[in-house]
Amino acid sequence: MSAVQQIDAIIVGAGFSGMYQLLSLRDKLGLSAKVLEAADGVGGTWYWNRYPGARCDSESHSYMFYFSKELVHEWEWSERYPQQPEILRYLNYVADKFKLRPDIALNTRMSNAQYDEATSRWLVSTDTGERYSAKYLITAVGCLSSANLPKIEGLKDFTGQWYHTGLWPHAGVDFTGKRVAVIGTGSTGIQAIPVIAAQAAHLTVFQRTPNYSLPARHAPLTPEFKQYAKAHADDIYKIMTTNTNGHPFAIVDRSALAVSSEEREAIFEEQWKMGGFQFRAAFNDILSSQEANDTAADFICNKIREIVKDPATAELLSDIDHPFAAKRPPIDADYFETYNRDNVSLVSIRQTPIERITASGIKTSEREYAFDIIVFATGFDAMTGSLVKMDINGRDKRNLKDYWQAGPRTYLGLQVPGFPNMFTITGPGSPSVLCNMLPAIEQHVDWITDCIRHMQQKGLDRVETTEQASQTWQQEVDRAANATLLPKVKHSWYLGANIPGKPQVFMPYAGGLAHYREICNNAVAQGYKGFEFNH
Ligand code: N01
Repeated sequence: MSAVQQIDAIIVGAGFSGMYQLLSLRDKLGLSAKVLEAADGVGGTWYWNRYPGARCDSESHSYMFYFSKELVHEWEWSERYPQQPEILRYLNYVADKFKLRPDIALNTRMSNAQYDEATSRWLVSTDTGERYSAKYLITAVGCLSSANLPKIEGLKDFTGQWYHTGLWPHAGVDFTGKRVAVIGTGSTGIQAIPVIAAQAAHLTVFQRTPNYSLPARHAPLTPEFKQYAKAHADDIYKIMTTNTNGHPFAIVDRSALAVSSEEREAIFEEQWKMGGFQFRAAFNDILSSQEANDTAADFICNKIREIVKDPATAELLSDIDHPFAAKRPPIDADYFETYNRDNVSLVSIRQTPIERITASGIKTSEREYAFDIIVFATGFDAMTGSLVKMDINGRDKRNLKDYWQAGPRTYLGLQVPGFPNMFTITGPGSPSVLCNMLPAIEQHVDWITDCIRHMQQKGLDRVETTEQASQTWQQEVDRAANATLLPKVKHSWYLGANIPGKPQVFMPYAGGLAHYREICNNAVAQGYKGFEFNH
């Protein structure tokens, strides 16, 4: 057994959040820190999600670190929405520029973490046999990193190839001449389907819940825009950090119901042409008023019916049962247009459920389909999946998975009662997935770094949030969600409803990133209200 290595902090995960946390602790506070990363490269979510068509839905000039002016000015994105390989290149560039690699242990999974009350330290072991004693344990595991492979009977009998989009092979998959099935029409499926359709002999899409999607209008960035984004970096950052969603545009302060139907239609039309999430930001009540939301939903459903030539297919795609943007709306490149191709067909598994996977394909209640390749675009055990998979045991041997049996309990999504000196970057109860992730990550890492600086300066051994603070925060998380239409979707991963048996609790904080930042800052200003420190 290897000797226990003494270190200030263990960080789990080498994506955006883990790398910025490492840099902050090491370079700003002068602490020793080690990142444990299961993959053989940095990148986190963007290391694993290599499926065809994978791109970010935040615009490239906002999907980057802003903590370093030099980095902002050095890096150049090529497209409006960056593709996965470019984002991975960026993350590798960051790792090299800030010399992070020596403090990142790749191919290393944290297998167990145990808090030791006597020393106020975390004892961490890895699957490579390393052991660490660390004052701080920081999870940077991402919100959408635990792939959800549904338990469909018969998968082991399938003689073709199958893949989950979140665990895509590095060598890629050649769909040429193949009969392909895609199960799932969330953001991932909607990105992958047009690209697979362009290659496959035939593509059959299995849709459970019809989904809204907005055109992304991908395009290379012009030299003028690149220059503008650099020259106005401070202004862009200010917009991102003072609005609800962390995007580089503000929500227009007008109700969808305060304008005439002609004017509203013209505004939606203009946004549709521009593409992206700005559509959702055209009015301020799309996510809070059902009536306002209906106007956006009707507009999109009419577009679907206009685009898709076969009326039966158009009907299956536009028969949407939830408010627009109450699930994270995908943005796409010719998604609905793809159903006009001769080699693409759509199966509603609401109408004809999948019964099983067979040796040669998929059998629904209606018939059997033959496939060479099945692609599961079936999402993630979101927000909590990766955290509870790790064997984390806090004070009094409190196990995280057991403690969260009825749903995650956190204060501000930053700390969990009973888990002293553990911080969860973009944990459940924080805005995270309801935002552009980058400003959410930077805000969390900066807050955690400041808290640790405070402890180091004051000679404090331990910080832990209280049960009371976590209960009060959960009430605020519920209140914020209930002020929106988000909880109206009963089959959303925001609620954990996509994972059989997972407790259904609305997990992200819907009060908006700017408001949340204020709450976090106020807690500090009030002497870290909701947190207790010990010498
Ligand atoms: O996952 P999802 P995703 N049988 O859970 C279906 C981010 N993201 O990977 O809706 C049959 O949204 C499921 O059906 P239903 C983004 O935040 C961002 O697509 O549960 N079908 C649904 O259609 C996004 O929201 C980007 O009824 C089953 C699909 O699979 C989040 O990741 C790109 C099933 C899963 O959709 C997750 O998106 C990609 C079953 N047993 C992802 N189980 C960008 O930045 C599930 N489904 C652009």
